[in-house]
Amino acid sequence: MDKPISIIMGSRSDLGIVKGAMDLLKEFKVGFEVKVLSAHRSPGELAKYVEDAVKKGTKIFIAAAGGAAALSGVIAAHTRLPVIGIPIETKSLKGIDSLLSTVQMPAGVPVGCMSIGKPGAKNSAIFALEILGISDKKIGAKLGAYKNKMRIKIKNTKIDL
Ligand code: RP5
Repeated sequence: MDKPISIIMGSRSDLGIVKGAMDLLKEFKVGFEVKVLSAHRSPGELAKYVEDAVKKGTKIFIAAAGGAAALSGVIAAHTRLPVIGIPIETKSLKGIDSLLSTVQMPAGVPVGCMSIGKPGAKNSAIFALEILGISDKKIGAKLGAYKNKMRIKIKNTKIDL
């Protein structure tokens, strides 16, 4: 499948954060779909989209939402595929609301919850690539190189006293 990842965000206002995941997937040349759909504002369309995406061959869902962030959980309720959640930072509660809404899933319906905001968005892409990399050697090798680059950068960091 040319688009194994499906990214869903609850609102266009989440795009600035979600872009971090999209950029990384582009860097790895892994195809993805992007859609704005809300668990609360368009529940019927969300359920239909998830069912259609599964039929089309989506392997992993990434979902970003803020506040009473039901999005990842509702997607997980509609598929047995892995769902990775990005809690969006909010003005009122700094994203603690999104984090708790995303992470506190009932037993049997897991969501892989990332950290709040930008680091979470980037990690959602890396996590998805790690899953794909189990069976796709090319992706696995690219990920290995990516992590090695990160390791060398940290190792070579000098602090002037
Ligand atoms: C959530 O409500 C969205 O994911 C977004 O993070 C938040 C606010 O949405 P807008 O009011 O900006 O559309 O559903």
